Amino acid sequence: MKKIAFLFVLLISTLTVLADTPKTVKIKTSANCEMCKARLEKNVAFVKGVKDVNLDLADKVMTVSYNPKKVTVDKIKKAITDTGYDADELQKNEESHSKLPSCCQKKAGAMVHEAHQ
Ligand SMILES: [Cu+2]
Repeated sequence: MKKIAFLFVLLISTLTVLADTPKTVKIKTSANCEMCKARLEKNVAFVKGVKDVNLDLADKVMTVSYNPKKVTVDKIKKAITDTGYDADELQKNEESHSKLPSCCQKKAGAMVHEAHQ
């Protein structure tokens, strides 16, 4: 009987550990430059339950490690759209987007960056 109880405790603790294991999600954003990267990484890292954030400017994909018990992918995407950027199928928050520096705004961004080269 003691053994069964022990196995039961072991099972529960294993499940608890599994539930706390961070998940990783990749989200396509509309980031343009280093400033966008810093801004997005800062705001997403601020979301409760997010463990790690990295945005690759080459393909604009943000890789986020998060605790699925504390935060959902939708909340992470919302932090991105609230910052003024697209997140996968979700459209950016226009008001936040309009407050971004012009080089970071979606349409102007590509042209401004090309002009500097
Ligand atoms: Cu930018």
